[in-house]
Amino acid sequence: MDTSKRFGDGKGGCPSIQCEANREVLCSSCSEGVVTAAHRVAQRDAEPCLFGKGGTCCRNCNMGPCQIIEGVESMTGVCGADAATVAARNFCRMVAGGASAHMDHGRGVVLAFLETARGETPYQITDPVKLRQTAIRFGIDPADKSTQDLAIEVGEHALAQFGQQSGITPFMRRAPKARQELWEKLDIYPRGFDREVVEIMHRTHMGVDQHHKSLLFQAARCALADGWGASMVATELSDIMFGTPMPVRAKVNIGVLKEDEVNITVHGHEPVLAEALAMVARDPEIIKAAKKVGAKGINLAGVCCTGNEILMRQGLPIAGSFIQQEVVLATGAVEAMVVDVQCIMQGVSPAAARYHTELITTSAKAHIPGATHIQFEERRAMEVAKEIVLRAVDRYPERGKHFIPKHEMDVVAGYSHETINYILGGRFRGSYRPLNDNIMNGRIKGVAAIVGCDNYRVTDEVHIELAKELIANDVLVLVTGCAATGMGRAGLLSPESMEMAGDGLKEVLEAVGCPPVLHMGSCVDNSRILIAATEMVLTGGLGDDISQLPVAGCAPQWMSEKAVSIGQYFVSSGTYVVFGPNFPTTGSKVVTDFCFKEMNEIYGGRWDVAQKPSEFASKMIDEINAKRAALGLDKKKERVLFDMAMRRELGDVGCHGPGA
Ligand code: SF4
Ligand code: MSK
Repeated sequence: MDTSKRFGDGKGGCPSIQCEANREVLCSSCSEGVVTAAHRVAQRDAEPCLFGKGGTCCRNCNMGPCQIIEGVESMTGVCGADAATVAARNFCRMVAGGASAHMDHGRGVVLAFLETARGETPYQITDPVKLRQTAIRFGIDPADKSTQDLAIEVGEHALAQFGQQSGITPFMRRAPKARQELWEKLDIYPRGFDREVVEIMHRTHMGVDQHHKSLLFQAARCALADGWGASMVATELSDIMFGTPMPVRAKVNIGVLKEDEVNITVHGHEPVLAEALAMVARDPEIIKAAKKVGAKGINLAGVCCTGNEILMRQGLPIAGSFIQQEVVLATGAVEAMVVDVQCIMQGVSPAAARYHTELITTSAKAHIPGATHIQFEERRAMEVAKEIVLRAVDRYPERGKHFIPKHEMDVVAGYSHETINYILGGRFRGSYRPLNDNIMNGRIKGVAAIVGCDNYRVTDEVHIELAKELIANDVLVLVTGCAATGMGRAGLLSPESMEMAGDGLKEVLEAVGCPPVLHMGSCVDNSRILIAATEMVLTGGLGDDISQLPVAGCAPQWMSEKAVSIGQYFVSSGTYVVFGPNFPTTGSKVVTDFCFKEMNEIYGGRWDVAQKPSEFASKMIDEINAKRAALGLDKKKERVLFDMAMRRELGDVGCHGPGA
């Protein structure tokens, strides 16, 4: 690849890439010859295929591939499939791909949880209170059961949901009653996690389901099995094992790499190996080994959502988000990059090979050419973690020319649903009441979720500009995934950023002492946002269902199929969701209209698309204002001045007090 051909508005001929730290690394001489996705995007001469982009290219059988144009008779598929069928089928397959990633992650967490419950791993049941709450939600009576017995029972119940063929996903019973009734009426309750993915693959096989509406109902069912099912299971069981996140101070950005320590980055999504690495990195024997080679210690830093997992629970730093994974390596200062599953670009392998960095794969599901494979097993967690860390220690003396930019930012993360409950209501009366009250009195206009990936196709910092505009308009922002890391880089996850908030929101934030943008975790932790929304409904005053809340969600730089599944489970739960810079069905107006309009009549939530931060902000704020108006919260309550007659009408209420 010709790396001299560089595009974009970066300085000195460097590629255009979000964030100053990235530019500094890629413009430094030590990154010479490294090819990142920023370069590859710039070097692709052809624009993305419009059929692929709009969802109307089908290659589901060997009579194709067929590129379809809606409304043009000669441009249906060889089998006669029209644009609506093909776009809906492709959308379904994206949901299935995304949901399956969360589900398989969830299965891994449950299996590790069961081994832990049986005493076969170095992990523990760290949150027995949450274990008991989860048991009750699964319909298990925790009375008179030891923590170990209860954990085994909870683990077995959770595992059964993956292969279940009929029945209900227990966590869906957490949703507001009205939502449950709607799902029942629509007949879209997931029956079992795996079943819904398999059914999508079957329905979208050549010659099966050909009606876009029928296909998109199955997409909704599969997505619900992700959000209220496997993702929620993964989050809850990870919390029970590794601790429910509480606010924690940490740092993000490439500058968290250390000059004088062995730098190990953990990249991917699963918390289990990273937790073991965190334990090993503190082991005095290991620190001694590091000192022996001239390093002061072990510096463990995250990339992507493994980073979010260890940031939330351990306060460990995040070196980079998705778009920074190759840039982190281009510093030349990383001894080992340890990867598990999801969002790992193959480009990390040649990038690591240019330095002394060892790329280590650890999952049987994810091998990468050029990487060393060390199979991780929970039962041997400490042994494997030690082997990995010692290999990185061995590499430290080989570190050559390197460049660590001085960019790092303080963040406060760890806003689980439990934490929000606590900071709003206190230890003994944890409640969302103050949030609802402040939404009702208008200090807070509503709540917005900015989630999902960052993306090399988007050169603007959309997440950040959007968040600034929302908080300035008194909208509280919740973030997860790589969007959260981007917010951290921009300083929006520190309490000091409340200065950027509008007067009403700022007043509330000052009282509770939290930032205007709350980091709620990794991709699977979007399930925490479902619970937060449900809690707002249950607290009262904002309607009977999630669809009535003044809330909106978005994924302005989405890249992964997981984002499509996440978006669909929010829409099916009654939320307005804006994607950008594009939406994957635009090749079919029929399907896009169904997603953008008809879904609103079905779920009270719908999809939309936007490009610029201001466009996202105005669409989301309009939605929040519309929901406020529907709740009657747009009318300013006139202050009622009591005259004597009114006072008399109140009868006994007065100086004696009621009932005196
Ligand atoms: Fe073409 Fe139909 Fe085969 Fe798809 S299923 S590739 S539209 S013939
Ligand atoms: S890691 S899915 S790039 S958020 Fe969860 Fe980031 Fe998106 Fe991967």
